[in-house]
Amino acid sequence: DDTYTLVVVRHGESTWNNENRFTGWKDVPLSDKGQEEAAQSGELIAESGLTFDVAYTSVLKRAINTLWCILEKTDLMWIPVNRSWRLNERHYGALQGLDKKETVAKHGMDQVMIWRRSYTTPPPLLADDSDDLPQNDRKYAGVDPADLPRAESLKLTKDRFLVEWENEIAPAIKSGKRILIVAHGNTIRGLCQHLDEISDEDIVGLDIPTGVPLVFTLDKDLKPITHPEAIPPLSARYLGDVSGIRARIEAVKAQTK
Ligand code: DG2
Repeated sequence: DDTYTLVVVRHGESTWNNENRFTGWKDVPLSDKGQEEAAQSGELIAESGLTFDVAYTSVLKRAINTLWCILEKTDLMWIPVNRSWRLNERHYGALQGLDKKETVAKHGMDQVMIWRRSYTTPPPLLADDSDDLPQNDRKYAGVDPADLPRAESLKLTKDRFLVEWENEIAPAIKSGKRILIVAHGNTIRGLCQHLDEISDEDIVGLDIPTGVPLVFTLDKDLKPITHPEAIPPLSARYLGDVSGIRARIEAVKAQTK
């Protein structure tokens, strides 16, 4: 078999997903339900017989903790784990911490959907005196300050993620390593757009469910091979039961409804 398998998982529900608050780089934990989702995704991966040589995640605890749950369920706690800010969620700028529905009430649905889903328009910038500036956070001490955002569009998120993809992850896949990525809604949207060549118009409609493994089959050149059970525009299939997955996708959409 000369194909590669890549497994990508969005972290389980966080406390702020549950509270409908814009999160971005705010480092909030998994909710109890999110812990369960993470463990279930690990069980699904274990049952499917998939295994990994290396894992990649962000520097945010909701993703790291999800990865830990998966590694525990798959008995892979020993494998190397790479944490990078480049896998972080999109920086949600001045929206971070705000209630998504209250933001709709204040700015209107059209504006909020542009901030949440448009490809190129970033949310409003974090203020100069914000306590949340990444340059004041020890987590990002090793990062070139010029790379640290104050708000990101999907395009900016995708571009900084793809640096890690091109330099680290894609070469690891091509060397034959079996890779698990645990990341966030918008970094995964960026990766899907890149792999499946989804248009800037169609990416607006793609929502990623929490805690569901997404399994890509890639050819030698890392071009995706469409799975018969894939839900367009994705080439990959989700593991698990279809109605549960649809419910979680609807929950993402419902955050501003
Ligand atoms: C969510 C995504 O990020 O929100 O930052 O609020 O994947 O880390 O829970 P995640 C956030 P939407 O873009 O879907 O509103």
